[in-house]
Amino acid sequence: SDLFESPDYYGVDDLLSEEHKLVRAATRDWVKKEVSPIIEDFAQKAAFPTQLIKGLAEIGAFGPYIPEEYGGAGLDQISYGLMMQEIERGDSGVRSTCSVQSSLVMYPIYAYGSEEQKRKFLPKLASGEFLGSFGLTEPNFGSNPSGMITNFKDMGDHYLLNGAKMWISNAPYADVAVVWAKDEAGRIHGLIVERGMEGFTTPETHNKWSLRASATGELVFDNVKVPKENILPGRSGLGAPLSCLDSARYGIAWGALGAAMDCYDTALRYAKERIQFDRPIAGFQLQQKKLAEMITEITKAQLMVWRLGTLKNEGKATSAQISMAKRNSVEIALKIAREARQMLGGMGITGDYSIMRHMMNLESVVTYEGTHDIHLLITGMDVTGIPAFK
Ligand code: TGC
Ligand code: FAD
Repeated sequence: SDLFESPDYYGVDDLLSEEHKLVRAATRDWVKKEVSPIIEDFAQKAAFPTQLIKGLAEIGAFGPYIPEEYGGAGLDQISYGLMMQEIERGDSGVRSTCSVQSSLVMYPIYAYGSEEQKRKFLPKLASGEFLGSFGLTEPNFGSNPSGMITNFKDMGDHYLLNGAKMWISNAPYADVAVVWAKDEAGRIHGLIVERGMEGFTTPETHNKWSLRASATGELVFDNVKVPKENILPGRSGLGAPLSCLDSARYGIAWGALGAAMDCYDTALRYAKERIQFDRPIAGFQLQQKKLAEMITEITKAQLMVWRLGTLKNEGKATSAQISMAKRNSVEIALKIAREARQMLGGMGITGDYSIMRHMMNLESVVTYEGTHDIHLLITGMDVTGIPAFK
């Protein structure tokens, strides 16, 4: 009934424009109506809710900040963040679909694609006619993508692509994939690989306890002939895929807060109603400690992502600032999910409540788009000037 209150302990809403609030309300209503009623079932079945694609496109969740001339919603970064927050309030897997489509597929084509590539792909990705995926991670190169072995050779009139990507969101359903591969000189480029190209397959990854309503798979390239017009001409080198990650990580910093807010709301409501020892459990100090710490962390993180969004709108957010926010939001969301689950006692382990699903989902979110450890090392490098990765 009163699902999804939005904690706003510090009046952060006063920092938002009318447009931001409208975008948030529209997204929240859509999530309540379309995602919440079905998502537990899809997660239990480990099925990808394809029926949400059209609605996600309609609310502008595919390319929120991509200009309207290419089919995007033409919104600012705070609107993008708020959309991700509201969608992840529903489920991290649905938010993943949007992060990949917007920041890892549309963004590189928009930022580094030719005019023809933009016209050919962006409107169809924005409308959900095409679903996209982003292939960076390989079986032996996760945190260290610079070591990738997927490669292509210049065959004169086309490129010949070989290799394999692993852990790829949307892969089994993807019509197009932005794939990062090395040329003969070992330099990384982005190639747009299309469903139906001979030698390109996308086997699904099963047996996940996390992000079960998101489809994950491999991208396998066995002598795939990629037309030369499908290479992204605007940027090469590892910085090209990493800059896309910046945009997706920014959205996740907001998104994970949505999951945290849903866990907090659920635990607060439950604690006020659940009677033990003749009083609501919300009256016990130990439960109040949990709730007080949750709302404190949510409030700190809300201010952090709002400020980050403002910097991003001004083109001033650094990669290291984005890493700090992604790491912080996911960490607090996971802690909040674990504490909230305990507050529900035995009921907390059931699918009658969203908390356990959020908790399991967040185990992927803390690992993908740069692990918790890697983001800490990025902050460490930023403040000391010394990279400790290798
Ligand atoms: P390093 O030598 O530091 O950097 C190589 C070049 O890249 C530049 N650079 C960046 N550029 C833009 N944005 C960033 N965030 C950047 N970070 C670095 C850097 O300046 C350099 O440029 P240049 O011109 O000097 O060549 O690279 P390294 O090999 O030492 O690696 C650094 C490290 C570990 C931080 C990086 O490899 C990293 O971030 N690793 C984590 C990998 C990762 O996040 N993978 C994510 C895969 S995609 C995914 O998970 C999608 S899940 C989606 C969903 O479902 O929502
Ligand atoms: P590893 O890199 O092997 O790391 C293992 C452990 O070692 C981690 O705890 C890590 O923090 C630690 N570690 C590694 N290096 C260091 C170091 N230098 N110092 C200290 N500790 C270190 N990738 C894509 O390209 N596209 C996608 O769409 C995509 N979607 C995903 C969806 C899901 C559900 C999951 C789980 C992953 C997805 N990924 C995707 C892959 C994801 O980005 C990687 O899993 C992640 O980058 C970590 O790589 P890895 O799994 O190989 O772990």
